[in-house]
Amino acid sequence: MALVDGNDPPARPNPDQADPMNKSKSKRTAHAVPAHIADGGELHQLAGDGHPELTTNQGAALADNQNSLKANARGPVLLEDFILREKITHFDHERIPERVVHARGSAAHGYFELTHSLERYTTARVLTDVGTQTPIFSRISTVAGGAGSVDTPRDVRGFAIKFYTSQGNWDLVGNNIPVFFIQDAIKFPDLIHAVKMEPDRGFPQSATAHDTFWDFISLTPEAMHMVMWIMSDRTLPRSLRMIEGFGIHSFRLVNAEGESTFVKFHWRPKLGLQSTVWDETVKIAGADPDFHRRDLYEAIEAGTLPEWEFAVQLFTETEADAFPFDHLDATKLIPEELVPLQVIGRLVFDRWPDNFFAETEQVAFCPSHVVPGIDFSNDPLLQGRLFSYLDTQLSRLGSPNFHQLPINAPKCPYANQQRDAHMQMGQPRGRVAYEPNSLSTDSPRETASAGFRSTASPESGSKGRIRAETFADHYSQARQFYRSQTQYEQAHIASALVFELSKVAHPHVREAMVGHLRHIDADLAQRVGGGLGMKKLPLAPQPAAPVQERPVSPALQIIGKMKGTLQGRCVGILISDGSDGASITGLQHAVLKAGASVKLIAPKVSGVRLLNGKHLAADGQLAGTPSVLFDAVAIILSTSAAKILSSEAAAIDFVRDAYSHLKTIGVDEGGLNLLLAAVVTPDAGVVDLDESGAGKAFITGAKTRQWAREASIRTLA
Ligand code: HDE
Repeated sequence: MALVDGNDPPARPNPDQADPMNKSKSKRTAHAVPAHIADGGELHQLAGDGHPELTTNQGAALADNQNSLKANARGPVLLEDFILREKITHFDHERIPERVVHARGSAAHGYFELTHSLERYTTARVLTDVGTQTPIFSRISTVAGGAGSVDTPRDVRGFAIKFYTSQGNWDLVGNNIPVFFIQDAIKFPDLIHAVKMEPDRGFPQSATAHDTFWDFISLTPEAMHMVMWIMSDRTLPRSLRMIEGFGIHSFRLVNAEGESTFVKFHWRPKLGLQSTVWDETVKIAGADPDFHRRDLYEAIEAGTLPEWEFAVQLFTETEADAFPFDHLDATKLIPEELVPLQVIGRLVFDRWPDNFFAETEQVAFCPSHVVPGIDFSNDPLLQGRLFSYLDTQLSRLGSPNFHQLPINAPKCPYANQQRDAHMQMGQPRGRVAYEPNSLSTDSPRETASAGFRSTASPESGSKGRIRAETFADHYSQARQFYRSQTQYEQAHIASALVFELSKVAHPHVREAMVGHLRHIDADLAQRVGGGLGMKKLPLAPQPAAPVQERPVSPALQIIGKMKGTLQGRCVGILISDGSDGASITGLQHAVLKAGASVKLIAPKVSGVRLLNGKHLAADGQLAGTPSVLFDAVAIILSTSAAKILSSEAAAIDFVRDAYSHLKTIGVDEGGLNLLLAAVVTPDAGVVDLDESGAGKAFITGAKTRQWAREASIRTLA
């Protein structure tokens, strides 16, 4: 193919990314020709000038990568063309099966730094060697959608971390919600089939708001606690940098004496929790389907490194026996008020992957990857997972040698007598491929003292397909969660249920769900039943165990866990020709000082001519950069520009959406005129930028949302 325009420079490979093998090959031929030569009117790139030679996968240099081999200039292509066949064949096989769940994800490299030793409890050095930075690779995902789905559906976020410890890889494969839908792994395929797109019609993609999901849930009382969490704004995160992580299950830590202590893992974002509101989330999906991936990428590239506090809840078997719930049931959490969190370290993301496929796609997490000193509990959901992940990697990555891929390989030495299989990269030497043996002097042997040992926990009872009675209470923690929320969060949960169940066509499914809600909270059931237009509330099902009152736990809120900071957030300033440069700069300074970033939005991306005649470049064009992409906005306009923009739908939406998404809005006189044209009534969250001290007032307001405004702009259940 000819390059279209001789003025366009041909694409240059980035020398930093060149394969070292190719680099060395480039040395073997010194081309005495210019880098680009005209050949029959076409521009070609040749090796030389530091560019490596372009070769086949077998290393043969290519003279022409633009034309296939033909019988004549206009003639048929010849089967002989091994270069064409190799290139197309490789391309045809570029995709591997996407993950059956958690297909859409973004990942980063980083490290875990231990600040407090757990030496009393474990021999795992990653948890005892204070100050050590253990490399990690972490992938955050949605659950239901395919690999190409949007970043912002209402969905749980998977949060998996691979710790490349000096004693082997430890995979902590968690979520951003501390409980799960089901208690037993045997129900997982049904849960996922119910939530995924319906098999006959192939939709909806990445959404819970449909009949099959709610049908399954309404028949699964154990899911009610999780339902409260997924209907809360936890499933609408503002940024992946602002979500919590939980290992969910109880694990065991095992010390040098073989004593074990139960542990739950938590990690909490340094930037605090923050979510979006539903209407905003829906619009973000259209404005930027890659919203979370881009946000994470930009933060890491800018050097504002995402960070989490890493904490544990530790408890003994005796303490666990006294809990009013069973800690082996993954639909239950241990309130922080009952077992406080101990912060023992920090997780930092510091490097975006070089290659999405090689790293983010091929990384294989398995909860069964633990190191000596960490062990499993009997949680039946965890036990099922210990099988599932290794199994899924075989179909996804195609070979039991997936651990040899660079992203999956331990960074410590590893050796055993496993051999062969597809895509074997290693070339073990010698005639011995078994253990024990007496023929080799250097083959790997067991390590009795430091090797992995399972906890010798006593097990008794009768075998059977049974569920413990201690797993029977499905509503008490759901109630505790709902009642622990602020009034705004409760309204969002109720409204989310109305939205979701309104998309369910079968009335009996809606009724069954509202029946469950009656056990959780009478007012919630009333609000949702009312929102669905029910004349009277349906009967509640018979609970398997009495519902209990539990103390409220503010740690379960989002609003309670927001931090009064603008760090890591982004403010959008809408400007146009004639805007006041001094106001813009003043606000920019204040926002940057508060640790946030600023983007200037203008009708044209080339920028604006300011009041003082100077040109100011813009970061985004108005129609393509709506206010849903920002945490707070300011509108700095001349009165004549405000008049022009008053008949511009994108400008009206910019203001209206910012207002209805409860954001703080800074305005000068022109900005106020645009607000009034958008029929927005200024309230305490609208800051007059012409007043003295306005910058400070804007920053204070921008650190939160204007929750009180919501009642005046939206009907909530
Ligand atoms: Fe997963 N899950 N899961 N899951 N899960 C997978 O493994 C499975 C569960 C979680 O970024 C799969 O490699 C079963 C709970 C994350 O690559 C698969 C059960 C939690 C990720 C699988 C569960 C999770 C997965 C699909 C019920 C939170 C993405 C691809 C017993 C603690 C990891 C893959 C990544 C992925 C099975 C329940 C978290 C099929 C059978 C509970 C974060 O193996």
